Amino acid sequence: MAPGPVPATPPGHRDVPPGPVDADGVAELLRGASGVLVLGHIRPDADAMGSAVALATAVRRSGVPAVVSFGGPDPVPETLRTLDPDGLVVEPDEVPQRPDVLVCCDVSSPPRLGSLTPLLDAARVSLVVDHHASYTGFGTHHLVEPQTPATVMLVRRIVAALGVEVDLTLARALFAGLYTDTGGFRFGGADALRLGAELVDAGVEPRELMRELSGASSFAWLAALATILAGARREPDAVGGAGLVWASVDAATVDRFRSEVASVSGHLMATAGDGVAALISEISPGEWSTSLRGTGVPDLSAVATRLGGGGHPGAAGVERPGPVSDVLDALRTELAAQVDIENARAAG
Ligand SMILES: [Mn+2]
Repeated sequence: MAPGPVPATPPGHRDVPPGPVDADGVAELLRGASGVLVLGHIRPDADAMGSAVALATAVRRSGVPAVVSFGGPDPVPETLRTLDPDGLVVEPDEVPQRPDVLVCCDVSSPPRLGSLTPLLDAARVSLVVDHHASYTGFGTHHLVEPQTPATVMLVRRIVAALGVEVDLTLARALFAGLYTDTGGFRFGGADALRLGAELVDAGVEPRELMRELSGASSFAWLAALATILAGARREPDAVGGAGLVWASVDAATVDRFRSEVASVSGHLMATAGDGVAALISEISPGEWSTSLRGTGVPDLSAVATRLGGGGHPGAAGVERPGPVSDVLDALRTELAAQVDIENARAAG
């Protein structure tokens, strides 16, 4: 038989127009792919890792090759590897340079892909699956819902659209992101609790899983934590009188206790009342990452976006050059400005 023209798209593949897509549209794109590369944001948390691994696992079970990676500079925390028993996560220098379909999970803007950002332009299709209010509108296709409490909830829908059953591997990956991004089901409502129940029915042991994810802290962390908390400050007049509680962590401590440092936010938040908690950590010499937590009023996503970061109304982040006093000055100014904006809006 004489060779015919090469079909533009694989058999069974329907073109999905660029722009917003629902879970069925995503499933269509994934089934039609010759290969899928799933990325999560740099310095992944359990929602980025869990949604990326769960999605890639489901894609593989649909018969399409898939791998997961996270851009540098930092490596994936060892504790998150428990969510990847099949070894789908590859190093950033091992990913295909021209992926057919690139999926970005829990990624609100291109720089959040770190060293892998250039792949966005190299891929035939770039699909964003995300729930950040600060999503900047990149990618050829997107399933983005700011009101959904965790990216894994969107991935659960895609898994269903692919017709893949939720086994223990998928359930653990989904549960980890769900639990983390809902603050242990404090928010997220009945839908989050229903999905949590489904995943426990599928075999997740929450206590065991959360212990694996938090890892075992060394005894030395107790002294480091005491030092960090002793340096915490409360500014009752900030945030329009709601108050700001903050603490900073230097690069040496961040390097030594990377996974433990994130837990400091919880301690600060517990004392912030209706105000805002800010954990300011030196992620590389002179470069500071600020993790903001609050009630959603004022909208921390808006504050972080104006400072060059992003996130959700109640949890957001931003990276800025130091010193800490400069980071704080900018933060105080934008928090006060956001309170003014929201007060003016309320006054009509
Ligand atoms: Mn998330």
